[in-house]
Amino acid sequence: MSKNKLTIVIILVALLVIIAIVWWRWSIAQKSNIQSVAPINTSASADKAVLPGGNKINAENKVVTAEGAPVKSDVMPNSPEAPKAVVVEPKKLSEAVVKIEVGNNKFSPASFTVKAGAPVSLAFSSVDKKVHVITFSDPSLAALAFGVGSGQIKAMSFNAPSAPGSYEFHCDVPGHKATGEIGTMIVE
Ligand SMILES: [Cu+2]
Repeated sequence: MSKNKLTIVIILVALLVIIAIVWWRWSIAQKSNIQSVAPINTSASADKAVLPGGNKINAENKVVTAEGAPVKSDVMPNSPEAPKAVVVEPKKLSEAVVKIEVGNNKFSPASFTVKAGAPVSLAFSSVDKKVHVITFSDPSLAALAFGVGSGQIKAMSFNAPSAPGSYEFHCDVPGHKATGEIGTMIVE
């Protein structure tokens, strides 16, 4: 009788040990699973920058900050949430970049067309001996403003407005707009 009891106790203890080991192995497996899934940065590193050193574009076609938050076009230029203006070498401008020359009293081309909400990478090159200040007139695009030095190419990536329409841009250096430095971004 007591021998049977002892056997039962031994079996129970053995079962408990087995359960403990299985649970322990399982919890280790869970932890390593979590670790292999955890780096959200894996998707962040898949984000692509059209402009070298510029804001990246995520899988949802949103232009994002270094922290992964969508950039905002209606904030102060150069603020942390604003698209970043970057100097780009001519050779590093990819096919995807909209290229506009500014200088000699005009933008060339003076208009370009983008899809509503789509990511846009826009580059301005100063082709005369002057500094130009690219500015969009609509307050909703206040963040899309930057200066371009003589001979320089400067660019930024941003999401086009979601509302179709014509959005005027001009050079904000006093007198330049009046001489013809004015253009249009058409959103369809
Ligand atoms: Cu100008």
